[in-house]
Amino acid sequence: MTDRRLAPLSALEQKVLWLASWTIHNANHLRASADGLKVGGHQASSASLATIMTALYFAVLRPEDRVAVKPHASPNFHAIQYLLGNQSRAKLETFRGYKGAQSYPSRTKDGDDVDFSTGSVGLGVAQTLFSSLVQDYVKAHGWAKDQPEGRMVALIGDAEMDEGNIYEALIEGWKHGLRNTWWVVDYNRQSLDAVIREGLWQRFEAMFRNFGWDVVILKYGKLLEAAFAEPGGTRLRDWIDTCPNQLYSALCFQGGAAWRKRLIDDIGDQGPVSRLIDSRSDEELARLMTNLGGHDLATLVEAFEQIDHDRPVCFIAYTIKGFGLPLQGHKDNHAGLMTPAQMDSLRQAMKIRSGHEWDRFEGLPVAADKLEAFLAKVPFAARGVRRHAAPKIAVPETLAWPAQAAMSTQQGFGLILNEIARLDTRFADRIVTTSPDVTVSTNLGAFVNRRGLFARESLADTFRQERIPSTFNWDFSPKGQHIELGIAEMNLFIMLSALGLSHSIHGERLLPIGTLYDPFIQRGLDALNYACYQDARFILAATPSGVTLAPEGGAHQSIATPLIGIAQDGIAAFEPAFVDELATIMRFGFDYIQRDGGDDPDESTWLRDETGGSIYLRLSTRTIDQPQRAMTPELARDIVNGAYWMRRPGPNCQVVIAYTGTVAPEAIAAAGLLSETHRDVGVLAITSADRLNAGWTAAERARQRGIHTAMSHIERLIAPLSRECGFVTVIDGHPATLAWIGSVHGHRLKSLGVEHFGQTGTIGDLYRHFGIDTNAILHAAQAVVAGRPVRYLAALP
Ligand SMILES: Cc1ncc(C[n+]2csc(CCOP(=O)(O)OP(=O)(O)O)c2C)c(N)n1
Ligand SMILES: [Mg+2]
Repeated sequence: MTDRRLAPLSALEQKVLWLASWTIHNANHLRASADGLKVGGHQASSASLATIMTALYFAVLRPEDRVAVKPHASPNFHAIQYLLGNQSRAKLETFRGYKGAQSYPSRTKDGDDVDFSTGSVGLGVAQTLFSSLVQDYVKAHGWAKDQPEGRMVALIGDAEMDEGNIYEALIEGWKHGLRNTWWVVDYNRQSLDAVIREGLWQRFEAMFRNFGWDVVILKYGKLLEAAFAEPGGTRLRDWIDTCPNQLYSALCFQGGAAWRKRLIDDIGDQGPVSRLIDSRSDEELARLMTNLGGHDLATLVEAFEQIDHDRPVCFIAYTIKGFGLPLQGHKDNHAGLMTPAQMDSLRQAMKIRSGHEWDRFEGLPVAADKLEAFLAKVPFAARGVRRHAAPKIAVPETLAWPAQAAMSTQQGFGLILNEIARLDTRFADRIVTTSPDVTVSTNLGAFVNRRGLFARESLADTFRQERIPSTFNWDFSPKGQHIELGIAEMNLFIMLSALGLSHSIHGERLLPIGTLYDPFIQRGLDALNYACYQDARFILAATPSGVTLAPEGGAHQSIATPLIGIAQDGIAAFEPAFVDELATIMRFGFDYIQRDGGDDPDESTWLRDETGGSIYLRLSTRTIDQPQRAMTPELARDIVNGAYWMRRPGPNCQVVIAYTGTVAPEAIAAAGLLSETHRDVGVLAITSADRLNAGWTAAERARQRGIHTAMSHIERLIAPLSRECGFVTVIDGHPATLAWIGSVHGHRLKSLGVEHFGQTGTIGDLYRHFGIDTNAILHAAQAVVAGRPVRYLAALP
């Protein structure tokens, strides 16, 4: 690297270290202590990456590159953006406070250009890999032509490498010919609790190479390299190479005198080695011995700039946790926080006057105008706003499917997509499907047959070439619209996260659809949560679901997912019973995932429909009779809002059966039988417990804030019912999903559903076993209804 850059870069490195440490200190000692809130340290964790981030952001990165920063290095990131003029002092001063800069970099909550949120370790790392695959997808389809390819960079804590999802992603990356991805491991050999096992880097190196990655190990800085060339230097190098992690960390913490004693005791020879050591002061010796590759700007910039290919690269950069701070190397430093006295000494050592802690160039050895000039030319910041926006893709007014008298929602899903696949429209072209090895069994097969699988290089289906009859055409090409994944649900969700951010990261809007078996949502739940937290937009079709997939047994049946649908922020969950409902919801969904309006709720439903979000469809393989009806605008609106009266209750209604999903036939049959003894029975079809519930709580909040007229969809629907009317709710899922409806207007309610792991059996066996069959609904009705007894009751088994 040229010396021209070295002076400003090392000044900036010093500033990043200072500002990050000061930000955390300020949050803890100055601000949070006032309200008795200690918010944790992470000064050491942040300092560990200060040099690497300085090198990357101020010298190496280009505007099109995208970065996932290790969660606890968030203060470095905010400090860098502050130096670049993209972050305010007020946000830094309220770091970790209400609406202040976020503890962990957040795409949605921070205003300083975070590319990928991080926090749950391992997920941001994998996101870079999938984002790179999406970049390839976008480019292969001939989009984003005027944009240079960016590198997707992850800055990773070494303990973060223990997260299994990273390895799942590596496998997928290899299969898809991953390019343009850099992972930089902050190899400080410390985790939260402990010092990392010896020799781990060799395993990493072998593994990455196995997956076709280039591996660059940055062990020593320039000072150490120079010392190794001195007489006695080889001995010093050997000593370092065999020094256990624990001891190295301890000596880093203890400083120059301890280094000297240890080195002389171990390798002192009264000759060249001793001279090498003795020629340095304690301070110089400490600087030399902590001059690891990850703390040497020249080494880092050179290593990054030497990469002249687009293959993925893993940099293993040796670092010291807490580098440059009195906490450095101490095994307990993770949550450690410098004392006010230590912070004061650091301030003085950095020549920062009291009261000038936030001044951008205070105390630096390079003149302010030179630094301003340097910053003005930083390549990363050269093009200003880096985030893209992409126009909405028009969605057809209605979605068609070949109607049949009896169908399942899963079958309907496949047929609707098949019809879309036949369209020659931009809408159809922007759909991209993906599935973790359940493409065919979730009914995506027809779409894939028509639209093909994606690969950067074409690969024909051998079975087809050999003229072996097969239902599916498995041709890969750069124009394909299905991305095949192995069985790893974490990968599915991170892929959806990457596809669902394409409009913002790559400037090209995609309409992603992912499918999986409903129970396995829980396998990838943190990644789903992560995707939602980043505001990625996609449609998730989860099928089959519940105990309705009866013969598959307890390991494949889902119970808790409807509650996940309610509780997961950023995704609207639907569980239609009929295919016409599904088509209406999907039509809405394709539009909803593209919305980007304000947070203000819609005043008829109190849902944040302008904001948009992702969509979760909980579908079933159970074939049920389909209603023959016209989809009026009112019905379509109610389906989208979460419920409609399948059978409108009369004025003397004593009982309402409210159902969700595939138990519709049981609910309707029970209502028919009840009608023989009770008048005006209502049947409420609930297509989205999630949206009903969200509207209800939002309307209640609005009323508390003085909007007395606020009324949600469920409140309006059940407003005509008398207080004496009883409710029975039924779902093939946890009964709590619908139980809250009793609280809306204070109705007596029995909620039926599934609470225990299932068995194999027929649907009839299992519905009876769990008490969600017609007979169980009648029993529940008997318990909530006043007046005459219910006829046709059989004893419950
Ligand atoms: C999924 C998840 N589990 C646990 C944590 C808590 N946690 C935060 S950082 C960390 C380990 C830190 O070690 P490393 O990645 O090596 O970073 P360093 O602190 O050394 O900078 C842990 C366990 C988390 N953030 N996410
Ligand atoms: Mg570490």
